[in-house]
Amino acid sequence: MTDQNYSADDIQVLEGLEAVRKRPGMYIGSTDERGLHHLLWEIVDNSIDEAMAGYCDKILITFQADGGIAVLDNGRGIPVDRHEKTGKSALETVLTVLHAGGKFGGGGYKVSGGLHGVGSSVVNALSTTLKAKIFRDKKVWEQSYTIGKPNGEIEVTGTCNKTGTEITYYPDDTIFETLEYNLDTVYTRIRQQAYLTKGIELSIVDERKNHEKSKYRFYFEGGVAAYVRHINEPKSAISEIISTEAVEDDVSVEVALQYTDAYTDTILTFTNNIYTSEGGTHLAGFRMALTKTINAYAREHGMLKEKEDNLTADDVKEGMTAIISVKVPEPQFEGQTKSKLGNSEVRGIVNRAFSKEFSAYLEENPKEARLVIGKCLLASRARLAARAARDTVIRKGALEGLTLPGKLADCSSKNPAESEIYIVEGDSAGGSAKQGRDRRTQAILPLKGKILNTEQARLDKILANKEVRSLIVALGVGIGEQFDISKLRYHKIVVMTDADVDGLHIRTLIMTLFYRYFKPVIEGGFLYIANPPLFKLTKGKQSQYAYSDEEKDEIILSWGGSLESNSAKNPDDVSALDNEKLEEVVKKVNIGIQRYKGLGEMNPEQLWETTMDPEKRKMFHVTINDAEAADAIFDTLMGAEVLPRRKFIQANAKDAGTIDV
Ligand code: 0RA
Repeated sequence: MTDQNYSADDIQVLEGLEAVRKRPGMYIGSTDERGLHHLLWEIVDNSIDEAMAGYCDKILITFQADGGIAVLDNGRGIPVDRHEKTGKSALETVLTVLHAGGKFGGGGYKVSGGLHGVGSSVVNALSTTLKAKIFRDKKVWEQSYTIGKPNGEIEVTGTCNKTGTEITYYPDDTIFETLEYNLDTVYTRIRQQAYLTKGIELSIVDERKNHEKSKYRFYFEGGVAAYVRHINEPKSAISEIISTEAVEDDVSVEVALQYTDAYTDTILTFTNNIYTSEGGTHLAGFRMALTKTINAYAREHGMLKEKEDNLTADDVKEGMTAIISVKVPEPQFEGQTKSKLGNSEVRGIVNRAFSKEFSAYLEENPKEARLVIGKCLLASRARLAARAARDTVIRKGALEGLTLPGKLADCSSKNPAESEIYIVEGDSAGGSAKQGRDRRTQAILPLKGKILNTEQARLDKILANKEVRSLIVALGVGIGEQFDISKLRYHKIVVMTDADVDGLHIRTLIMTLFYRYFKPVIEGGFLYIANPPLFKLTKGKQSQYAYSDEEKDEIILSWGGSLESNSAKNPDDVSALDNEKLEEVVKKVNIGIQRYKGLGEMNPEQLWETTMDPEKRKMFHVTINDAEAADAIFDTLMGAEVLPRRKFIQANAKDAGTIDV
């Protein structure tokens, strides 16, 4: 570019580039790995727009050995002819002029989608080099840029028989904290785009140094239905995948859904291939159709009685996986993060399209319709029962006037600061604890573990459980609106369960209960987990407790310390040496090893001296993090899916004595 033809437009371009380089975060969110990936999404999105417009069905992304990232499509090719007024080609305009407001207008969030060329100039400004290669009119056109400025005019460099666009960019290492693209991140995003744009083939080739060469191709004939299948792979479905496609007033709608036997739902909504995390009118239209159609069918077929209320939107979405994808010519994005679709016309369009398809499906598949609606009815009943249960527990004064539960062996001290309550699993361990305790400061509340355990209850149900209600009354703090931490009757609440699967299960449940309903108890540092021993070792009259496998081994070795071992053949094989030596010691010194399978196997004195004596015991203090983790695994443990629960427990049971849950 020479000084003579330096126009007002050029100045604007330079100012634009400078603004992008000065504040990259405003345009791509950040300059870390996320921002780096954003460059790629900007470029790929443009090719996908060309595909959505129906002109392109192949996109190839190459991570080159020289650090460049090339995105090639077989669309029409970005126009290269010169614009009369500006003297610039469409290509150069797209690559140098910031779109009004940028994609990240205002609040710094992506508000566009479906606009050709938006964002390419940002990528150009943040790249040391960018090369454009256009295949158009049987010619190959090329132009390159350095930090957003053209190195020269666009040139014809050859002939060809195809059309398309290839953009190759080299991210600027003075801007980005890292230049390493993460293939998993790329795959996830590209796979999603492949689901959302039917018939498009997206390939990713990795030619980078220090990377294993790879090529991956994403193509899903089934579109959003394939997406639902992918999400539901690990789940068990109770319906087929129901899908709809419709176009009305230039708005295209694609919906796919499938019911599973799970309790949670996965509903993803997209507008112009952009994930709308806050939902919007497309989601509203879908939910309206879903609720209306299911209620109509259930009434017509006598599954909902006349006097019964309609199923709610929450009832009908339990266990559902759904993808709702709309293409809207002029999308309006609203909400906190500008990820909520606002176009009101979309509501009716989705509603009409989906209602029609869904009611036809139910009519044509009565067996599955029954399964699906049966599940919704169950969800509804669970919801009503849960509310009733919660109401009885939370209702003003419901706990007031209730006397302390009969099973509670209270302490004589009325000073919370020195009072402790042991929540003990099972009546037999409860009996030992009652006899072994310090009556002045230690209260014992036995809970029937089995009841809690087998019920697989939702937490709402658990609140209505008699055992749990005794606990709440014993604590004295009330629940819900009445909750008052200053009324806490014990400043140490100790959960004492067996070191086995059921014990871990119950402990998780109790921690979750506290996390969800009595958080200040945890925040105040009042919740503890008891640490009973796993072994008792005896040698003659001598005995010692071990709280872990390692401790057991140490004790054994220390008791046989004077023994010479001749099994130490290979000094590197420490574990073999240890195991052999351990066995040898146990035999020669005649050590008795008792493994405690439950608290009930200890007599009152033993329980006191190992687990309850404030002078000797070692308890775990529960932190909010521990409780949060417990809450997270609660659903795994309590959910109906037996397999993950069993896997979880098996994976954790051996650590049950010390696990941080
Ligand atoms: C505007 C007009 C035309 C094509 C494109 C933009 C276009 C942009 C990109 C960005 C990446 N790949 C692309 N492919 C095409 C075509 C105008 C015409 O030929 O009539």
